[in-house]
Amino acid sequence: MKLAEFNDADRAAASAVLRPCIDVQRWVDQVADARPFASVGELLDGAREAAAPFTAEEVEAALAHHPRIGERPAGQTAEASMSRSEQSGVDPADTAVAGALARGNRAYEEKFGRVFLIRAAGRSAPEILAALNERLANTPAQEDAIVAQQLREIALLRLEGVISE
Ligand code: 2AL
Repeated sequence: MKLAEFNDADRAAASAVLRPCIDVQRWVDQVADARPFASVGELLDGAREAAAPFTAEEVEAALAHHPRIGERPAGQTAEASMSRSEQSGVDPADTAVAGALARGNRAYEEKFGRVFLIRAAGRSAPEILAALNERLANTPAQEDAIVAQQLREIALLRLEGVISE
């Protein structure tokens, strides 16, 4: 969608564009209400500001929308197709990596009680695996900060992907 179209869209249409980037109602409202934006750069600045910080509740709600790394969603929603494209560096046919990711995901979920989340776009499977193994050593407080940051990165990249100058 062009920025001009986004600026002029009614609130429901603008929200429908924003929500697949991250399903946090406050963020969606804040960005939709800050329109019009003079440039995509200004939009991204506004979106980043609205995302800093996300509350713990917002992080938990948003995490529910992210499939595990290595488990590409099959659905036809905007969210599912964005996730597939972000995970394009992870080849499901590579069984060694897939197995290591599945084990890492399980260990992470056992330790932290939630899904391992990382901005996957631009990262290869070995890079993701290395980050997963490193982050397993973190404290819950360290992970809280990292996960919020990764969600911001994913949301901003998605927004950049759906709205153009
Ligand atoms: C994801 C996802 O769906 N997109 C992304 O960048 N990371 N999932 C995840 N568990 O990290």
